[in-house]
Amino acid sequence: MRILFIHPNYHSGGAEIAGTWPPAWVAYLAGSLRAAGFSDIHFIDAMTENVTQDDLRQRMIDLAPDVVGTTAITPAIYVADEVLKLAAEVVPGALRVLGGIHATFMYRQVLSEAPWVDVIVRGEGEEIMTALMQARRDGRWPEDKRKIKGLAFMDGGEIVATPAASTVKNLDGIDPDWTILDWSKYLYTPLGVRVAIPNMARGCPFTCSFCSQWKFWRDYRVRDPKKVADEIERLVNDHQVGFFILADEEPTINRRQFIEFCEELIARGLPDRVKWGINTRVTDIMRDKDLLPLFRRAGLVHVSLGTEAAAQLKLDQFNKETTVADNKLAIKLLRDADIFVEAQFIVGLDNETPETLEETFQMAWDWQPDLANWAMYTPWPFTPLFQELRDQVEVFDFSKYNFVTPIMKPAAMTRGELLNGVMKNHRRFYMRKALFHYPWRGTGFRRKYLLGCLKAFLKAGVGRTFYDLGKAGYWGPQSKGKVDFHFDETRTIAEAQMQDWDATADRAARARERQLAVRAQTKERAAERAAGAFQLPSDAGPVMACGGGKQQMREPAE
Ligand code: B12
Ligand code: SF4
Repeated sequence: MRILFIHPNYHSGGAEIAGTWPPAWVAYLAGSLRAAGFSDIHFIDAMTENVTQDDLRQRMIDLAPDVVGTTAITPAIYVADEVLKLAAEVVPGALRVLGGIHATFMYRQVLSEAPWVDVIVRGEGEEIMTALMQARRDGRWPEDKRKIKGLAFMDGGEIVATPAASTVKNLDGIDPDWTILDWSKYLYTPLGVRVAIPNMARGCPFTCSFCSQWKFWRDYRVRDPKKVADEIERLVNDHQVGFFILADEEPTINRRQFIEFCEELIARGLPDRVKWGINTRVTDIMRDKDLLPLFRRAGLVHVSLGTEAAAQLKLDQFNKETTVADNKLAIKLLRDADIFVEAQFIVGLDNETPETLEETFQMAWDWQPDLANWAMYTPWPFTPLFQELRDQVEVFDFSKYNFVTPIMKPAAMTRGELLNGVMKNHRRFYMRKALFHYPWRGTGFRRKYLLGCLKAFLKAGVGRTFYDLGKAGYWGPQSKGKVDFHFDETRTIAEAQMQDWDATADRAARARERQLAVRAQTKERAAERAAGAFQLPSDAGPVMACGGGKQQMREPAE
């Protein structure tokens, strides 16, 4: 049975400007499928190769797959839908599978809009996809489709979701197949070396209101650090990878395992051959301040911090559990340890003004991270903050949900002004850094790396791919009144999706009502007891506190 995976050709000039990036999902799925005996697996990276629909058509015809699988983060959903639409046309016998975060939560929307999608895999793909492929191979598909957990599909005009599958409990059982990628294509611009995105930990124990990741991975799990080091060693030896970022949301929360990972890399002499970066939290950096030199020795050179907001009010709204002072300190600690630090700000909520944008710039300049990034708040429709702001969301063209397009319009600014403010912050920050810091501060690796980052920015600036400026027609402050984000206004939330949200909101409201009623009743009873209205039956023994034990409640006064 031939399986063809395709990474859809979606671009939005944000994070991708730093290089050409390998899609990790395909290696993780291919590894699990191979272990289950599937050997005829192919991959087309339409994003990196910039493959047109016509080329894709021909390649699908040539490969004649039995299964076509693609992925979608929210902004890539329409391009992914198109990939499967093309498959329906040119290889109609192939089973069309969609996975990834967007369809996991928005399967009702996706199946309403793209009925040619045969089946959606919800959540982590390794085990669910294997079960699905086994059913297809053994001739149990579609008969068994309701028996496989973690799927969604249309059945007789009805959208069906089978019960959620468990997360992958034994992460060490996963052995990604990195040979599926053509490594010559994946380069990290700042260092000019091959780049990989392995995954050490899944999940995040925090619940930031704007983020969807903790909901996707659910429980926090870490792989055996030795096995991850084995994988890095293979990536370096077999594929000449010189830089990697951990795909993890929160790799450092389990300190013991992160230390073990660093020690393992050092023991194998890998830091001389491969450098790496992570995303993590400010609070972890403060907790681990004495360990930062060890992390640096292990090759960790780049940390991206979710500092998110300059104002404490916003940090609280985001449920970030950090303070502005923490952010500043964490940046200093990282710089002192000679680790490049990137501060991430989220801007563009309803209460954004030119003054608050300016504040974030002043804050960034005061904190002095090596890199700073102002991302547009993007209301992922499956996050708590979206449900809170739902009435204010006007744009449902998901292709623009990409951190670089202002989806929300602040009350006091136009979208063009917001984009202009964000560009002004980037311009000022990087101009000053380019003129006064990067070329003069530090020597050797530090200088090379920062100038490499600058090169990536300049390349994207000149090509006008940075922040999709070319597409929006932004040419500087004078054009802020004329920019056009080309939102597709015909895009709306599908009826089935809306009904589901309303039902969930109803359930949540009813649960809240019940909770309040129980609380009120408990209070009432306590008041009655305190007033002596509560009488024990004459034959009752001593009142036992919940669970018994020695610390008993006092009996109410007669
Ligand atoms: C590495 C990365 C990148 C790389 C992309 C590398 C690549 N080619 O894939 C770069 C730097 C280029 C990048 C860019 C962007 N990214 Co990015 N990125 C990540 C990051 C950190 C890791 C992704 C990863 O590899 N995860 C590990 C793999 C194993 O997980 P996975 O992809 O989810 O796959 C699993 C399941 O989803 C499922 N699955 C996935 N696909 C499929 C397909 C099938 C058929 C099946 C069965 C299952 C399945 O099975 C997999 C294994 O369990 C994530 C955050 C995160 N930790 O996930 C953000 C993240 C995915 N990025 C995000 C965004 C928004 C972007 C940008 C739009 C931002 C920007 N403008 O720059 C661009 C879009 C680029 C593009 N064209 O796609 C968001 C998406 C949010 C959302 N709700 O959609 C995330 C979640 C970050 C966040 N904090 O919100 N990104
Ligand atoms: S923003 Fe980061 S810390 Fe917050 S929930 Fe998402 S992954 Fe976790």
